[in-house]
Amino acid sequence: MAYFESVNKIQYEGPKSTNPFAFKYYNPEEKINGKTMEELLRFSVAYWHTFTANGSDPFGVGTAIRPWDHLKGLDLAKARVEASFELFEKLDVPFFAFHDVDIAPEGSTLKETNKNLDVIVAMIKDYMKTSKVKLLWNTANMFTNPRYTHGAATSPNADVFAYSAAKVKKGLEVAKELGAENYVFWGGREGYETLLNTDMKLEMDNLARFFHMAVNYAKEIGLNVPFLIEPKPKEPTKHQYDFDVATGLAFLQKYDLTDYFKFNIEANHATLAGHTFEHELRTARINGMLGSVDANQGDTLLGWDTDEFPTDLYTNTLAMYEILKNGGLGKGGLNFDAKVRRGSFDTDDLFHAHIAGMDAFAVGLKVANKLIEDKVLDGFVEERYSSYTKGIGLDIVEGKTNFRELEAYALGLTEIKNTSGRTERLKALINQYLLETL
Ligand code: XUL
Ligand code: CO
Repeated sequence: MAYFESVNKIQYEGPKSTNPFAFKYYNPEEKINGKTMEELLRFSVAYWHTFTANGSDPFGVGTAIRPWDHLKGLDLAKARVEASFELFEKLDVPFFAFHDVDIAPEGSTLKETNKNLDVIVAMIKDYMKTSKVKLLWNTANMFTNPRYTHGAATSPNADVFAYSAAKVKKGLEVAKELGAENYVFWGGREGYETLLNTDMKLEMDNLARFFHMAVNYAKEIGLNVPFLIEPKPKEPTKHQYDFDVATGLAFLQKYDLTDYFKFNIEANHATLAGHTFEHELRTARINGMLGSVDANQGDTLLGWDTDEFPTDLYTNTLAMYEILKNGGLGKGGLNFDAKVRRGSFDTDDLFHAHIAGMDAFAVGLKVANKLIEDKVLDGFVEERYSSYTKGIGLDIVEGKTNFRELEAYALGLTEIKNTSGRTERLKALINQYLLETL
């Protein structure tokens, strides 16, 4: 059965097109530096926002009108699978991502839940046989059910730790079964509400123990994929342990986990942490830890995780700059962890939203590539740090000097001359490239 009958396969029609169901900038086959846009951007649809969510918010019930709404239980889950593959193919996206509870209903016991999951995973596997769509990553939802109220692997209750282990064990088996490219850990409730009742050290040690057990089990079943931590500072927990990339990296280093983990960086999580998206991407990139991206955007007027579709060309350009500088995303992708606004309740909006995000990232890709090709920023940065390529600067970076020598050098200086950082000039250049590349 078709769920989006009025929508045909979305084609690239170019910037002059007025067809709302066409790509204006995303041309999957267009090559940039020998690679197609499809290969470089690796778009993914987030199952939870597009097929499971209904537009509810803390102040009101769902508004989304979906053709599968009348169904329940496994029938509903099956209809969503049918609808999802129809949408993937119509949008021509190469990847999707899901939490366990997005695809199959929870039963009254863990056994029943796993049985439901098996039914739907088998159905998805079947669909994947005749589709080009691959699983970018899956994950276990360990934040919605009340059992996780005090956390999952960081819960004070060992039974919850054990239950969470069982969920991730199953998740890793599902990843193996469906040939996932990555496996994600987002610590939604791995944090604390108040230190008054919290053994922070034990909780963090336990989280590390949990990750090591996951690594061991993946090895045991022959699942050889990057594990990705998705940092977020807060929401729903007041303080989350994987606050941002720097905090996550220190954690992975302390507990000897850097060989197995990278980061899945989400734009809106970056801004919630008081960083820019590109700051988080840069921090991961320069440490060799950039795994994948949850492509969305927040709202500077609101202080929470709004998960909007990423339509901001400027931010997408700076994000693609980091991704290209990283040599691409490897096994990662650009996963639209984004939801249509509550007022955009039609199924057509699901297409408009993805088209908007895909086009806006295609623009970002093109502009970032041009900025790199023309060494617009590189040239400037190289020059700005050129004092470290000769004389005392070279001695510093080569470790050939010390405080005594540097003091002697400083005493001999008659004048220190700085040069302008040219921030405004560089911003103007980016604007020029943005407008000219289109
Ligand atoms: C929540 C969020 C999650 C993760 C996966 O803010 O981003 O959906 O991406 O659990
Ligand atoms: Co996310």
